[in-house]
Amino acid sequence: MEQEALYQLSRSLQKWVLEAAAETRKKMTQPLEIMTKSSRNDLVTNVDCANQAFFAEQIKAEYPMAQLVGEEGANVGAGDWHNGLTFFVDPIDGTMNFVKQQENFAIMIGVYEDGQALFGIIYDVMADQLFWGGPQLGIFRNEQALEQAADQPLSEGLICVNTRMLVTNERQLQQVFVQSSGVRIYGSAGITFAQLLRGNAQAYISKLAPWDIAAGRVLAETLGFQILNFDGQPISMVAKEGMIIAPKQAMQEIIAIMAHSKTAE
Ligand code: 2AM
Ligand code: CA
Ligand code: CA
Ligand code: CA
Repeated sequence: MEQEALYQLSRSLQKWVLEAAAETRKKMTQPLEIMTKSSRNDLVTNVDCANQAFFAEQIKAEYPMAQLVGEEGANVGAGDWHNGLTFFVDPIDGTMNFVKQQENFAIMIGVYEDGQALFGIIYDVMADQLFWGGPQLGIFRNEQALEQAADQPLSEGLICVNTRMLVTNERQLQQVFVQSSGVRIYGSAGITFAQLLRGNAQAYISKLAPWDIAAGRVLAETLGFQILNFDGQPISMVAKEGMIIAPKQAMQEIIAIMAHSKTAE
């Protein structure tokens, strides 16, 4: 994509995300309509659906040829995202936090062109923190440029994980946790990525859907984080596999510890 077109895309996405967030804050003053999906912990609200519909409308109007992959939309599978422009939309990330805490949730969009990272945006709505950018633009927190990730030993940083991963892979992860500075669970992939991008946490171990990972991947990889599966291989963004997001040194340590505990089982 030409530089000017990329600037335009960046401006449009920031505008849409801030508009959706303003609408989200407004709707939070009214009772939410809360529905369950696959289980009682898998929620969707009227706001998730309204945001998804809003983004679908804006994207279709400005990028009619683009593919949209959204968590709450009709188009939930990633089709051929290696061709043309694809927008991965998570209209509310951390819906449980949204419902229970009215904070610690994010709005996220990741844009890929012919399978290559182009642009990512994560908005921590209640903290009013916008993380945005891409490989050609640099990465920003609001207007402040962010620095490359510190490549330090596992022992020097905090590890983030999601609850399901903690429960299902407890044994394999135990030594990783013990050898880190500590463990944090934020309940939102977007909020967790924000902690990594700011340098507040070092690694994230999770199993993520395409709309959970798309934006954060663009931002984190641009800042020097690696994203690999537990075998140390590149992830397939659409396979929903276990993955580690960390700078090089911590990544190598985590993979080695996990491989060791696997053989020890
Ligand atoms: P969501 O709120 O958009 O569904 C919580 O650990 C994080 O994982 C949130 O980012 C949440 O996104 C996501 N998540 C929730 N349920 C999930 C599931 N069943 N599989 C994968 N990710 C999930
Ligand atoms: Ca969900
Ligand atoms: Ca999500
Ligand atoms: Ca969501």
